[in-house]
Amino acid sequence: MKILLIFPNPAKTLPSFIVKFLSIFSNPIIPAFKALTNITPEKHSIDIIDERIENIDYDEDCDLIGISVMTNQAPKAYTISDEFRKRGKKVVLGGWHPSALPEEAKQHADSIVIGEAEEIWPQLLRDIEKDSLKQIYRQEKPVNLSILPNLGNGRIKQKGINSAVAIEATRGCPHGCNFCAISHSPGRRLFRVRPIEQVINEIKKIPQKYILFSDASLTINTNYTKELFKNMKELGKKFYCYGNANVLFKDEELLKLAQEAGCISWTIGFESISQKSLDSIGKKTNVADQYISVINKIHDFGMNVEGSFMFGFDADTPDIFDSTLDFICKSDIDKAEFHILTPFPGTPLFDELEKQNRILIKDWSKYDGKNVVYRPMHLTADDLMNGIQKMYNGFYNPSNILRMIGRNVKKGLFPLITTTSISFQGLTYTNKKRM
Ligand code: B12
Ligand code: SF4
Repeated sequence: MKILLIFPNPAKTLPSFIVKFLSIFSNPIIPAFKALTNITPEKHSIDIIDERIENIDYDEDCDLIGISVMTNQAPKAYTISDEFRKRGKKVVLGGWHPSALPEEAKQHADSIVIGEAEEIWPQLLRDIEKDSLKQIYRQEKPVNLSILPNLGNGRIKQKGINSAVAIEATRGCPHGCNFCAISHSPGRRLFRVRPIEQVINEIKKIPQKYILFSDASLTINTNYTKELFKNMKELGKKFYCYGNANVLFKDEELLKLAQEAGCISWTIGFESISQKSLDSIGKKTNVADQYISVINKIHDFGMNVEGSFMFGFDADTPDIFDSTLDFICKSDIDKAEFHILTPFPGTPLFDELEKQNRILIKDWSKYDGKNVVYRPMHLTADDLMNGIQKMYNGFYNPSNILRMIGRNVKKGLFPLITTTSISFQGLTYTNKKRM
């Protein structure tokens, strides 16, 4: 069979030529497609269309189309799927959004996959060959990660310069913060690890120097992570990963091993500098008073800190923007992303707001952290939109950008490109067309 895997380009947040330029020069391999490609029997061919950098040919000769769908990609994914189905092609939808809202997704597909696909996908391919494709495939138990193949990039062909490769050592997160899609997606609440030897073998097969750990957090089982880092020391790779503030605050051994293993940067979901907001969303891993120490400690070991911040919690008041900007400018943090709280379907946050009739918009393309889709408590939608604009413009000012680029020049081409592109996006961030 000829299989076409598509990553839809959702509603535009940047002019398409910039997205295209950035994606061509730095287009990390899409992890879901790496996973699907590696478990597809060799007799089937696979092509990948990353719609961010290439157009879809709806008349392409293929037997099966698989589309990966995050919530903000859903409307675009449905349009693509409907177009193919009009032409008599079979389409399977999978990923975060169909897993959260299967009833909706199945109206636009011949089949949907709920949850992780490693065990289901080969079965689905066999069913198509027998002309007995089911409408719904559901992964009942979390996948046993030791079954993941060790093929490195395998036979994946994704256009653009695949400057970095995502890899998973672990999957899932037990913390259950109320806004987080990871902890509330089927199977993902259970934290699982891959055998270290398998992860190391996979890394050895990857030619790229830069690795992105797509794990929810590498600080959940620190004994495992320390062992992994010890084994990575001799591999000469550079990598990025996610971690939780409370563990990085206290575990210097972990930081030292991370640095020795080639870690460039920890991304931390700080979410808020307001402890009241943190408590309200059940983010038990964060103590706001520890943030400055965490950042300093990570810097002491020569690694960067990328912070993710969110605004619009019920405890947030209009002064949250100034106090956060003040904090991050003083903190010497290396990069920052600012999101508007987004109630992804499937999360307790979505259910709570829905019960309170506070979900205002169900156009999923707006569920990208850059739009206000619910009625905030002590802020207006304009406060939030303008506040985010203020955060980007305030943090990504020319002198801060020079500081960030300067710090990353010596870390290599990939860190330099990503820092420059994020800085550029920060500098040019505008909420005008969304208001
Ligand atoms: C890598 C990553 C990205 C990458 C690639 C995204 C991707 N879909 O591959 C990039 C940088 C592009 C990205 C961007 C964004 N991301 Co992101 N990202 C992640 C991250 C860190 C890892 C996901 C991953 O690769 N896991 C490993 C792979 C193997 O798992 P998987 O993708 O789930 O795929 C499995 C199944 O879902 C299924 N599957 C997936 N697709 C398909 C397709 C078919 C046909 C089938 C059969 C099965 C299938 O099979 C796979 C194997 O089991 C997750 C958080 C996390 N740690 O999980 C967030 C996450 C997926 N991102 C998220 C979000 C919100 C975003 C953004 C909207 C911005 C933001 N606010 O962060 C942007 C928007 C991008 C855009 N196009 O506009 C949310 C999604 C929530 C949701 N309901 O949509 C997550 C869960 C983070 C979170 N805490 O909420 N992201
Ligand atoms: S700790 Fe991070 S990954 Fe885990 S549930 Fe909370 S926000 Fe999600």
